[in-house]
Amino acid sequence: MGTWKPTACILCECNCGVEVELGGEDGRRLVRLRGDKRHPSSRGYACEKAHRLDFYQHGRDLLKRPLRRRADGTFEEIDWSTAIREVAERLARVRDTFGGESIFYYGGGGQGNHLPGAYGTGTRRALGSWFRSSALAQEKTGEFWVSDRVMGTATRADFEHCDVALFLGKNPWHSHSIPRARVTLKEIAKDPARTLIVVDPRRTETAELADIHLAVKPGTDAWLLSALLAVLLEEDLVDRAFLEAKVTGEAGVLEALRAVRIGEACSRAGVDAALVRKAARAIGRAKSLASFEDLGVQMNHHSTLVSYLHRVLIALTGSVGRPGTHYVPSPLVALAGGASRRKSPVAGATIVSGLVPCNVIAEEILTDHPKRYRAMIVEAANPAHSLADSKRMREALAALDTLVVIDVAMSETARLAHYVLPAATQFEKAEATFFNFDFPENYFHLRPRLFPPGEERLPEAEIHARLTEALGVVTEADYAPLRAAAREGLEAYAGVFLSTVLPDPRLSAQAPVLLYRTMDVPDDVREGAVVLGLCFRMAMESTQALARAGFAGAPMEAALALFRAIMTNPSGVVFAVGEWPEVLGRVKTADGKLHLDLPDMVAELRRLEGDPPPALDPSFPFVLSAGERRSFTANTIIRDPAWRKKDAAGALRISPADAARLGVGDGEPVRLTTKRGSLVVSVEISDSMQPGHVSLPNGLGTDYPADAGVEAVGVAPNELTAVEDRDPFVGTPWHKYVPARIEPLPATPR
Ligand SMILES: Nc1nc2c(c(=O)[nH]1)N[C@H]1C(S)=C(S)[C@@H](COP(=O)(O)OP(=O)(O)OC[C@H]3O[C@@H](n4cnc5c(=O)[nH]c(N)nc54)[C@H](O)[C@@H]3O)O[C@H]1N2
Ligand SMILES: Nc1nc2c(c(=O)[nH]1)N[C@H]1C(S)=C(S)[C@@H](COP(=O)(O)OP(=O)(O)OC[C@H]3O[C@@H](n4cnc5c(=O)[nH]c(N)nc54)[C@H](O)[C@@H]3O)O[C@H]1N2
Ligand code: SF4
Ligand SMILES: [Mo]
Repeated sequence: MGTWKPTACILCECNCGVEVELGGEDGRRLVRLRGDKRHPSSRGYACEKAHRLDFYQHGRDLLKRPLRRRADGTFEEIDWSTAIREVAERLARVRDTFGGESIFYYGGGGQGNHLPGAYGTGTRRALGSWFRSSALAQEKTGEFWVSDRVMGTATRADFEHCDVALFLGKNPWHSHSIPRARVTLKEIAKDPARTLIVVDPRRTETAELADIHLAVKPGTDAWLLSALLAVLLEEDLVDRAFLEAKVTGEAGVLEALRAVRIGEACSRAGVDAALVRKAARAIGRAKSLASFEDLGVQMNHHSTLVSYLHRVLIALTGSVGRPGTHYVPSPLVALAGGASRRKSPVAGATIVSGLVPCNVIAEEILTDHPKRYRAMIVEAANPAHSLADSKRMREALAALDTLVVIDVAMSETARLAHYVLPAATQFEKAEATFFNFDFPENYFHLRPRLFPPGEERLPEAEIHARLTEALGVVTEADYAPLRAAAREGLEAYAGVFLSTVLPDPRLSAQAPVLLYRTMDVPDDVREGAVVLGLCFRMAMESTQALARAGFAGAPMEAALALFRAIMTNPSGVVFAVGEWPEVLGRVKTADGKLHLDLPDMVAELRRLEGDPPPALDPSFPFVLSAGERRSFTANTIIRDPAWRKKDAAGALRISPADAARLGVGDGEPVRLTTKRGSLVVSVEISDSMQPGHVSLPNGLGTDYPADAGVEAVGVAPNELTAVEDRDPFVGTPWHKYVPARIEPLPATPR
């Protein structure tokens, strides 16, 4: 038997703690995995996907050495010093010719790795790069924008203790996003006193467990929610005390809701009005409501309005600040934010949480505009696959003066790069995620590396340190005093760091690199050095929560104790303990109340009455949801199609009625066509689908080196999507509502 080591699963945002038995000839195979009972959040839980993580560590297209593209499009291997020198020179030339703001940064982390983004700030500042984005700007920015205006902050909900659980366009059975999702869902489902409500056109695995499944017609959630809220008002199921004490500016939205014709709105949403009333009563009478909106509504028509109506529901039912309702998390790093004063340079798009909407990136490159992006650094992301309209995205990436990709594998984006820099995998370096949203106990998990990097891969921390050194912004002279202090111990080091680095703008801009280069820490957690800065901030801002978690004392003392705990607890640490009565105090509006007076959203709501539901062109009679989460999907984190134990082909799900009408049988190929593309895919006939709605998995159709050349299994959803199909306010894409046509094909003879 080999040794078991703690780490985390990196396949979804939960990052469950797992223990791995290492084996194989070189001790680098992830032979067996099990949930780690010591992990503060997952407590031994892990789903089926974690057991297949060896496919990530042993992909055939894992990068080995830096690559430089030749004129003919092929790649040659180069050594690290050449790679760093040339990348720094080329990016510096773009900066000096067109300004640093023409260098765009995309990514910074995926589902389990957020330290690259922290270290990447060093390189970005050295280059004067300001505009950036990530996948969050094609899903969560609408919710962030609305939440920020209503509450000055975002919320999460306590499903473990709720009376009623509501999922809007979310299938947590497969997509998780809440700790120990299946355990929690089953507990709610089996308790007759608790109610599970699912709003989803498909009878998903979560909907199967639900007490009430509101099977909306795709793209009509705004009507459904307006009807549900109107019932709450009509039947006086609102929390008046909460409204009076904690909510302001509600008059306009309440008036608009009172005008909603409930029967009409339900029929537009395709849902029985009696069932909507039943749901509204369950919600209105509940002691506590926990709710979660996700991609089914966030990547769909009226997405910002739905996010707003969701906040209205939370406000009307007083679902904040009590066990089983919403809370305001205290993450180590704040990912959610509001709109910037600045707009994107070419399209003038609203920037939320510092992120340019993903759907405008291509148009900010493919133009003669003097402020266009000329170079791009892509780190731990695969935009050539994951952004709308892959064809256009490929054109945009090809039009750049310089594209640098930092990845572990030869992704679709890496194939288009001028330079590909091979990063150590998430098991070859210390890593952590900033998706820390638990409450009352919040945790942080710095995973020590399982083994050193293979081949010539380097951790991103090292890559960015070398880049900033090559750019000349930090030198050995800057390191020397910190190194000397490090030899005296952590207290001395922290003292020198605070007194010399923070007051100096040049040095503080490079704080992550300085910490990484000079701190005295063991090799297996070296990349965790940057976390010291976060510990200081937490100790200043959340003194009480930290003290309850055992990190008491003056800020310096608490910060260092927390940092030591993080560096020495390989299964994670509870760093903050909140209390429910504090939650409303974390609402960041001037008067501490929830502000419902968002005139643009109320106007949208009023328009709904007159608006017809999104209509389909007769030549594209199906609604395609492009990118469903299934049992074996994980964005493009694992590229080997063999990892998928179920649904190996990544089939298009279609209702039995539609399949019969088209004359296609289970497993047979069809041609799937949208205004942007046409692909062949095999179908899975599923009675979970409503007629007129079809669904493709996400993350498939990636190229993978197989024995007989490169193969791609399933289809890449964004070959079919279009950039202009997006939310008018914040630009999030309508990936779950892609008008499509399906034509049967003769089955291929075997
Ligand atoms: N297995 C697995 N888990 C994952 C991931 C993964 O790739 N694989 N990815 C992770 C990531 S990055 C994210 S963001 C989350 C996303 O998690 P989810 O949002 O749960 O994922 P999806 O399956 O894309 O979409 C959810 C549901 O939206 C429904 N839907 C489609 N159209 C509509 C509509 O018009 N109205 C409503 N109400 N619903 C609609 C779909 O039927 C689907 O069940 O999952 C995370 N977890
Ligand atoms: N049509 C459609 N498109 C979608 C979606 C959809 O539902 N439908 N969902 C969207 C959503 S919610 C999301 S979150 C995005 C996800 O899309 P992206 O954010 O682009 O993420 P991934 O596709 O997972 O790409 C992650 C990359 O990181 C690399 N990687 C893995 N580990 C490391 C590491 O340690 N270091 C480095 N440097 N690289 C590493 C992987 O090889 C991979 O190339 O897709 C979005 N795109
Ligand atoms: S895929 Fe998500 S829920 Fe499943 S084990 Fe990994 S982190 Fe946990
Ligand atoms: Mo996502």
